[in-house]
Amino acid sequence: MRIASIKALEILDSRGNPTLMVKCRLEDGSVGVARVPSGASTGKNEAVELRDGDRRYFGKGVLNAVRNVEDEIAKVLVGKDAYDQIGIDKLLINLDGTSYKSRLGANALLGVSLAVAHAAANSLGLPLYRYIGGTNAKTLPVPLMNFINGGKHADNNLDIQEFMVTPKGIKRFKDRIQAGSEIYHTLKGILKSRGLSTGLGDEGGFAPNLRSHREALDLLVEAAEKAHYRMGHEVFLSLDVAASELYDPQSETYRFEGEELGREELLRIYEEYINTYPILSLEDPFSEDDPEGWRLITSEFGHRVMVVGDDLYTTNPKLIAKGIEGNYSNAVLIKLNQIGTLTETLEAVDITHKAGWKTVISHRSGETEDTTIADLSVATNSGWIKTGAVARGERTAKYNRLLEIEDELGL
Ligand code: 2PG
Ligand code: MG
Repeated sequence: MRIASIKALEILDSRGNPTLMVKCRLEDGSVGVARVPSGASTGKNEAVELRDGDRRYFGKGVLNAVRNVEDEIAKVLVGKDAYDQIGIDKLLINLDGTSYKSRLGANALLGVSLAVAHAAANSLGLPLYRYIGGTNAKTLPVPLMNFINGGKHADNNLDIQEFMVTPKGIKRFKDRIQAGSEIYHTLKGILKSRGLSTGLGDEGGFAPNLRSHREALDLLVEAAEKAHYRMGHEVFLSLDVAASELYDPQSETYRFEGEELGREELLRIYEEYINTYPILSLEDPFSEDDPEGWRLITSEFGHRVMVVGDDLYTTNPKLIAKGIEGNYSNAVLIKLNQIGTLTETLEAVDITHKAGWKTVISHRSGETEDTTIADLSVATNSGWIKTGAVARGERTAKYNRLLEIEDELGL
């Protein structure tokens, strides 16, 4: 089924910054649409998000990326077979010709890659998860729901970027979402009653100023129990420290709760958390520039928690292979726009699973109403998704899509 046209448009993301929407039309009239997300705490090996750098939108416009889609990319892809996703993505990669997709922009490439996949699925009358994953695509993920925001995603005093509630012990997806919503609202009530801010961070979690990270963890435990969920049985806690943002490579220390900590000191703090709270996963506990920290935490605590690499791998199959070789972690965060095509993302998932490691399919802090990652999590049978709080439309869009998929699968 041949591609008839590819169009792009500059739209807004959830932070009010420009991003791309791409529409792909096939010769049978089927249409696929994709919208591209954007991160704030980015890894240094991420594929390049092309921004105009002129006066519009404080330099953040994406009109050059739009032009690249409609001129250069469309010229090559029109007439090509939309069912050949691997061939399409290869063409995109070769056309760009750089290692980080900096010439045409990874935002332009990803928009096209996903729009083609959506169009192909629609043309076959298949939901996207089925088109990508085949008949064995059936696992609804456990959501890592971000209820307290800090770091680069909020203006409060918390260094840790994400405090998440993870209902691993609850079987059905809709019951996991119900638990999330009830705990989220209970937490809001507790914050209010203590005169703490209920303003939201970028991913829909609350962003109060607190005395310590432990206070944030305590609040989540209290909210879950008050909402009648059993901590450590039904619901667990997950953290994304986003430690690359806290690291000073010169002194090899981390800025953490007003102190400068060495990696061993930080490791002991994590040990305390793991011993005190039902911690299920720790994402980016050390910097992308501190492989020694990763090796330490994985060898000491890898049998007790998921150690998830985000900035460390940037969804790059080569970097993941290096991590598998060096035993840096036991799980990988998967973000489509860190690498820039669907094929490479699926490759990243594949090599991670083959190593016996877990994947967590993830949103970005800047999102849109696009729901591709919901389908991707089911298509890959990942078992895990991270897509923010159970509030704000760009986050609930993913949860709502998963509720729809669960219903469709009759699970
Ligand atoms: C992360 C993400 C998503 P950002 O660090 O995992 O939560 O944040 O998109 O800003 O990189
Ligand atoms: Mg992260």
